[in-house]
Amino acid sequence: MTWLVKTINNYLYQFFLDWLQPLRHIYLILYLLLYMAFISTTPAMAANLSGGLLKQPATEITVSLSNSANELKFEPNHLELVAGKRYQLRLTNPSQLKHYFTAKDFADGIWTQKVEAGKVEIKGAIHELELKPGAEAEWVFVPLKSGKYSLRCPIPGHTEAGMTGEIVVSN
Ligand SMILES: [Cu+2]
Repeated sequence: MTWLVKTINNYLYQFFLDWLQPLRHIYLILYLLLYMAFISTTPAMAANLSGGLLKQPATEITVSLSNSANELKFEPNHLELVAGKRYQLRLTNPSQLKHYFTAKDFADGIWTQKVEAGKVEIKGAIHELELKPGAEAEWVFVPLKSGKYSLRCPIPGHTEAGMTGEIVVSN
C-alpha cells in the first residue's frame, strides 16, 4: 500500500511543482503590473489635483519692478503666499530700465498655469521673467512647496543696489 501513497505523494509533489512554479511567475507578473499601474496613476492623480487647484479663483498680487523714479527695488519686496492656492501675479516695470524677476528656487516649487504678456500666453515651467521698460506680465501659478525664497534682479549692480525680495510660502 505504501507504494500507492508514495505514488500519490509524488504525483501531488509533481503537481505542485508543475503548477506552483508558473504561478510564482504569474504572481511576479501581477505584482509588476500592479506596481506599474500604481506608477502610471500617480501622475494622473497629480494632474487631477492640479486640475482642481487650477480651477480656484486666483488671488491677485501686483509687484512693481523698480518705479518711475528708477529706484532699484521691488515694490512690494516681501510676498506671503499659501501653498495650494492659486495666484495671479501681475508684474509691471514703470521704470526706464529693463529688470528681471528672478526667483529660481521659488519657481521650482510652483505649478505654473500660464504666463501672459501682451497677446501671448506661455504654458509650462517658467524660471525667470525679463520686463523691458513699460512692460507688464501676468504669472498665474499655484505654489506647491512651502519655504522662504529669495527674489532678485540679476542685472549687474541691481541686486547689489537692493533690488531683492523675499517670497514666503506657508502651508
Ligand atoms: Cu533690475
